Amino acid sequence: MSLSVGLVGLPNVGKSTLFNALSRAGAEAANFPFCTIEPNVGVVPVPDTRLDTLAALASSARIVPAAMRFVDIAGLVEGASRGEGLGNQFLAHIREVDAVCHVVRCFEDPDVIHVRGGIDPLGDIEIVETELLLKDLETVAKRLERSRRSARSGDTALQREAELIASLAEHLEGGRTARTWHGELAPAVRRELSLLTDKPVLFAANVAEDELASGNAASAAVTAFAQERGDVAVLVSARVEAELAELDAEERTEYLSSIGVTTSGLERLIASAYRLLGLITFLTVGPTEARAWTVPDGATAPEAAGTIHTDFERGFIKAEVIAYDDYVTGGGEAGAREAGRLRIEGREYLVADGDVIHFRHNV
Ligand SMILES: Nc1nc2c(ncn2[C@@H]2O[C@H](COP(=O)(O)OP(=O)(O)O)[C@@H](O)[C@H]2O)c(=O)[nH]1
Ligand SMILES: [Mg+2]
Repeated sequence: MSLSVGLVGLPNVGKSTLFNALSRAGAEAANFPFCTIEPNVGVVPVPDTRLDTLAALASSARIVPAAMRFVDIAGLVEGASRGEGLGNQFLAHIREVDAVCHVVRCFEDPDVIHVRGGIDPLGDIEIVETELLLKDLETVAKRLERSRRSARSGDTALQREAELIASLAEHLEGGRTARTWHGELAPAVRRELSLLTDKPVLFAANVAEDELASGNAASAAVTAFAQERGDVAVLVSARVEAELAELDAEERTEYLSSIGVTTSGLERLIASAYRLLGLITFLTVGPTEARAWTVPDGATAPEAAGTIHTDFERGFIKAEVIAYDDYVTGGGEAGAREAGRLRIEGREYLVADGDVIHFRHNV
């Protein structure tokens, strides 16, 4: 599964600094079988300590974490929806990602120009969201026109569709995001519209190095704003992440404790993005590798098999499943099996986070 998170925000808020730190973290992870695809696309491992435990129990030769793609989306400025700055280029990039990470400047630094003159996180957020909304309105208006034309045939389903799209347009005109509109538009039509404000959003409040532990007034405003809307906000310091990318594991721990935190903002960012996207992890273990795979919460056993190889989904016979905790308690597969903790599951089985799975297939 190729999951991607787009970093958006006004210029000089720290997107590229954060992106570079993320990319370096990805590039340096041991045995990571991915590389940078494009300069603005980076692949990052999803931290998961369960893999270390499994690899130790099964003497796996290597560990392969799940991956997430981050895209540095430049060019969003006031007026972008009308073609200012890089204009519409960034919009195409946003359409392609699964979720948006909205980076908000919460650090003071006289050496780094603030495009709007001073720290104003909520004002910045409003500008970015307005640009996205304006673009969405344009998309919906076009679709509405088309829908109304088709509805003239008298087809009631098409008339209903036109009414729904009109109601969506009205919702957006009120300054509300598409995500908060719950009309009964056919999922296919909604997907086709692929609205920018229909994507899940994660706010990253970028604070100064010495503010990562407790945040500051600006980041508190971002957090409160996100909470009010039911969105998630994460505290990060792009500068800290850039520093961390230069250090080895031991130095990293030392540096983190010197600024009063235990985990890096990146880890929290990745974990939040994972939750935001409604994703879970299942695991495969063997002598070759201990590996994490990503599926949407609610995926069936054959769908999970399909993430490993599309043929495995077609040729699915059954899944041998051991819950992670049972695997560990049993001291490995044999012990878990003896303890009666290995379950045979069929096509309807819904995969749970932490399932250690062996698929049987006729491929
Ligand atoms: N002091 C400070 N400067 C930062 C921080 N994050 C980014 N910067 C600086 O802000 C400038 C713009 O950052 P950049 O990542 O290029 O912003 P972008 O335009 O959003 O991609 C660079 O000079 C960064 O070094 C931070 O947390 N603290
Ligand atoms: Mg940049």
